[in-house]
Amino acid sequence: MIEAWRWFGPLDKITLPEITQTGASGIVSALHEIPYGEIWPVDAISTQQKMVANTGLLDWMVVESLPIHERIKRGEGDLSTLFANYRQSMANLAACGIYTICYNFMPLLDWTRTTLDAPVKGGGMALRFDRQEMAIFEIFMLERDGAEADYTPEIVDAAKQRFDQMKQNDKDRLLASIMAGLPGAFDRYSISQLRDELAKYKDIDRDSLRANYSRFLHEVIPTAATLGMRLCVHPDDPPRDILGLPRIVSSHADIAWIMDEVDNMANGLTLCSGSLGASPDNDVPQIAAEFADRIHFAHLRNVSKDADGSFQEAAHLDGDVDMVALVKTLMNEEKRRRQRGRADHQIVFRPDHGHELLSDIGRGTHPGYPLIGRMRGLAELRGIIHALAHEQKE
Ligand code: CS2
Ligand code: MN
Repeated sequence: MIEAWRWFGPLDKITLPEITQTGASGIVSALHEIPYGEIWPVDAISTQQKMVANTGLLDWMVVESLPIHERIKRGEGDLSTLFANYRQSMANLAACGIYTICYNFMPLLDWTRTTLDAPVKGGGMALRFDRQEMAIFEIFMLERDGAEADYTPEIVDAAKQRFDQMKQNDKDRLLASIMAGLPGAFDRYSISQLRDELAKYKDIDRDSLRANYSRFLHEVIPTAATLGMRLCVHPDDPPRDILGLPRIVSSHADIAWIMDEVDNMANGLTLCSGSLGASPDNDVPQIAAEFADRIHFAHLRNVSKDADGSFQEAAHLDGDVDMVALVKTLMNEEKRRRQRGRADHQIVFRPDHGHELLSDIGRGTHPGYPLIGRMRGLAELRGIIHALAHEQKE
């Protein structure tokens, strides 16, 4: 297992010299300043790559994300330039020696939470998705048609009562939390912008989204395979439909569909334990075992689920995902790759999110991406990996 760390580039408040102190050797990064759909030029890639390499200890190993333009997800208009640009960005990355690309196929939003500062036992803060707050947001703030039907009458009533008590300030905070998952410099939407963006998806259902995804895979995977690249889709977070938008990378069946749609090693998976783990239907170690040979990258973190569909990010070894079983599965896969003589037998992973702890608080780092909290997660995962490696040798 190769320990990696997500760095948001020169604008990240966490510096490369801080990252070398975590003990990680891989960097996961992106060119966040380039608008979605445009080509990533070799110069810009290699400038960022050199910043990382100049530490003498770190290497940019994975791109997260090379984003997919919303028009591709909607199948809107002539997409030939967008597909050609995606292929060209892949070729430019390959020319720089970066071969693994993580991306997602979530319409409009990336990960979604309603609270960024839920208290953690012992101190510190965690990201949380509260179903009642989501109901407040979409039924009473966004006033989305049909939103009420997605909730039980009890939740709707409770949400109404809480909404009536909310001040403008509380509403602004809820909107900001829901928008926080959009990475890098991507625009955040106001309520009215979000309504406009959602309207563009009104004719997109699960089947048409799948058709658009299939088209994307057929357009880019053959080139990726020729370049020796590995694309790996990140699961939906949370793994369910949201704001009336369909989501198609949420379950075992969804992943099976994707892997079959273009049955090629270049069409792979980012195993994100926290995203998949937020659904009671997903047995994460079992999903990992089933698709092991197509896992090119792993995000390791944990979640605690409530019966009503709410969940909170737990410490890496707490929560509902059996982290030891999951890491064991990944390490068994590495062993299988070694036995087949594959040079790239190691799986790159990163601690995906961490609690805000100690000096993280008030530092204003990206939500979910504090220094100390992630370093704690990485250290705990490192312990598991070393113990299992010792066992594997016996
Ligand atoms: C990440 C995702 O912060 C996170 O939860 O795992 O934002 C991830 O970077 C994207 O979905 C991948 O495209
Ligand atoms: Mn993830």
